[in-house]
Amino acid sequence: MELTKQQFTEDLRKSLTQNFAKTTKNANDQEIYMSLARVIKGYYSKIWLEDNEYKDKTAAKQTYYFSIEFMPGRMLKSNLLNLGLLQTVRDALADIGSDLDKISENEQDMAIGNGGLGRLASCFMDSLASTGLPGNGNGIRYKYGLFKQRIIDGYQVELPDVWLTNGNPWEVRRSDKAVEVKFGGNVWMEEIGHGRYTPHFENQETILAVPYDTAMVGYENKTVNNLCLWRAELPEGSEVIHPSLDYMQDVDTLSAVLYPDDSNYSGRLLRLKQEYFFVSAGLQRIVNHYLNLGLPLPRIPEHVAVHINDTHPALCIPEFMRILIDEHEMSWESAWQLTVKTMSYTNHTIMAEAMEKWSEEMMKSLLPRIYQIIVEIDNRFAKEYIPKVGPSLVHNTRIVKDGKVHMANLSIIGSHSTNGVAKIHSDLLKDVVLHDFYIIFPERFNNKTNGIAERRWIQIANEELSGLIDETIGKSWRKDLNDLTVLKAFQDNDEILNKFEAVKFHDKERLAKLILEKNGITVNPNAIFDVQVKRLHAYKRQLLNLLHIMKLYFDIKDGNAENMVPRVFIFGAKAAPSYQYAKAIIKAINEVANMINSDTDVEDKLKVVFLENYNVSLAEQIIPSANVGEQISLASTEASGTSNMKFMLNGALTIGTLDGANIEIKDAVGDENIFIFGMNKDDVLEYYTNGRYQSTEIYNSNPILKRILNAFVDGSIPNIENEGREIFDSMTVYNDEYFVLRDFDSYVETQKRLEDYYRDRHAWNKSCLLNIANAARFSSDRTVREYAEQIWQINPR
Ligand code: 9GP
Repeated sequence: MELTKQQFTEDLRKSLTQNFAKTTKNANDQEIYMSLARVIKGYYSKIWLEDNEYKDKTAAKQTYYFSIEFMPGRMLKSNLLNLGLLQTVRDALADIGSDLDKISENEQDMAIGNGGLGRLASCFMDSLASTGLPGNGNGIRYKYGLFKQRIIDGYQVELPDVWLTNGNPWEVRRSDKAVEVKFGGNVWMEEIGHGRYTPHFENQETILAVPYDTAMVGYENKTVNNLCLWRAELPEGSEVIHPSLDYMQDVDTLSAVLYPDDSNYSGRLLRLKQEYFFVSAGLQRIVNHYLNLGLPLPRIPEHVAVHINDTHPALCIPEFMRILIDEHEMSWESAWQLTVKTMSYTNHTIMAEAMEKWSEEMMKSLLPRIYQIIVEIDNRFAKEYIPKVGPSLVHNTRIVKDGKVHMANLSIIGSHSTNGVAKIHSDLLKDVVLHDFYIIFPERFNNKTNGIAERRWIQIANEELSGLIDETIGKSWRKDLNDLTVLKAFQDNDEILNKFEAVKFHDKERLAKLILEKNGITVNPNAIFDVQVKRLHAYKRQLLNLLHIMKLYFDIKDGNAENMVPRVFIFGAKAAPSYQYAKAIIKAINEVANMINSDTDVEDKLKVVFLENYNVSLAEQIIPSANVGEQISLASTEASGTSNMKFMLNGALTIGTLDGANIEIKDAVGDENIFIFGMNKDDVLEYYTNGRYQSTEIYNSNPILKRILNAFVDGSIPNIENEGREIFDSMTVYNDEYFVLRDFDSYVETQKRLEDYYRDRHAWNKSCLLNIANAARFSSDRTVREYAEQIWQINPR
């Protein structure tokens, strides 16, 4: 949008006076941030209103992306960038003695996500709006989100993330769109004549779901979509029915934390309640809005697509059926047809946790009507498909069996599309994990390789690099990332390569400053910055990284590292609160870090840094400064990964296995510009089938590994008596579930090769440039366009 500095300054002044009775001279950064956010919201609200009117007028089909997590990160700069105001506002603030970057730090990350799943959802929100596609998010407005991670004595400590304390200026509470969501009680069916039945309910608990809308502003276009987040509240009059403070607290808890601890019954119950809560509220709002437009219900799939992001929102299927049948008296057959046409599903992992299973008992008591509908879907599925494909396939794919409701099975049977998130992952779904479904519904399976919102991950996170790209090839890449390929022409131009190297160096200096501030560790920006940032999970093998660090440490101690290129290993990772093993690894990383960082023999050859509370805004500071991105999961276990794409776009080289999207990155950049090691998926599957893996054989025959692993239990690494034992046993007694020891040698050799390559500055810089030049296919703009055309059938404005 068009705006002069003067106009903006005037608007900011007004906002400061109206909101805080302050001027630009005496307002603090937090007040400037809040006032600024309100000014920006004022600017885009006109576009938002106009786009909503346009959407209503055309009734064009829209997508609703249901996800239990989103990770939007800070909105300030992203909104400014997308409105085309970033520079104007930066300059105007500078004129009044403020710094946009400092002001922006007053914004708390919206703490409503956990990892890749949530961040992908937010990349999609940005890309949908930026490609002009009508696509909205639907989730929960968690009061405390996941948790704030502190590292105390090397341990992860979880604190509530009070991200809402100062208010959230971007959201709009829409009480008029609140709906009721009902739980529990009894339900029975009563015949209403002509063989038709209707459900009757008693003793249900009613909770009010209130939506908070946040505008998803498109990049320099007219599209503003909506992220709708639901908050649980007491309905009016409920103080009479439940006159207790405890009850109020219970209701509050429903939208308080993401992923309540599911290692106990009440935690599981709460999760299921949350899942139904946002599904039911979201669908009710969609259907209400649709009917208000005067459109006929039987045509809803022509106007509405509902996407189930992982299985958490799988209850969309029976809930949509309930709304159509119970509330709108549609026949089962018609309702089922509409449901399957409207719903689509993405699987994001082959780990067991993605295949959620709820106990029948819990489902029956918490959601009696939904349970009935699920059982009916299941029975009808069996009846229809046993004659077509035989009893054994149907048995394997049934939704209700062994006392459990299988949510992935429900998602596939009740939708028209199931996709994986990278080629290898989609193939594994078809060939192994969901093979029986693939035989029954081959046409439903497809792949949509993930992507990232390049605006946040380079234009915002790395302004200096973006400026250098502008200078080198012009600005068109900002609108169309494919234009980055023009950079290839400069791959042997040392003058340009040196400039890219200089930008990387500045980024590293900035991160070094942050590391000193946060962790009190001095790191050398000339060292290789080697980064692994992602959730802590055994399959992601942060441990393999740690074992290699120990190897380098012993090399230094033994005097075998004269020529070593100095390295800084940087970790960022949260472990799920009840995942003890992951927490043991965090403790071990921190203790190894303390040991190495305080050992004067090491000098600055080796440093290890664990940055606490990894989140989107920290990622924006870390990723630009990486030379190396670690993507070292066991082949076949990481569905896609998306930090690999962020590193690539910022000119870091990947060291990784043939897993997830690493494979497609390798195809894009060529073998010489990526460091691949370890087993491939077939090697891994072969081990799974023949059961011949014996980690102790490797332990006993590999003296280097033996020495390293022993250090975990013989006191060499201090303060990890219990954790060290747990890790040691997992590698030996419990046979190393993710084949860490099997891939160790290959990893070490490849790290050595990488180090040698780093010495050749021309070659290294050329590879970095080629990574950037080939990053376009990993834009989430590409991904959402594929979803739009092939799954949702929605069109850009
Ligand atoms: O673990 C996957 C990760 O590989 C993928 O990139 C991301 C987005 O598709 O989803 C993650 N899955 C989850 O967080 C839980 O299923």
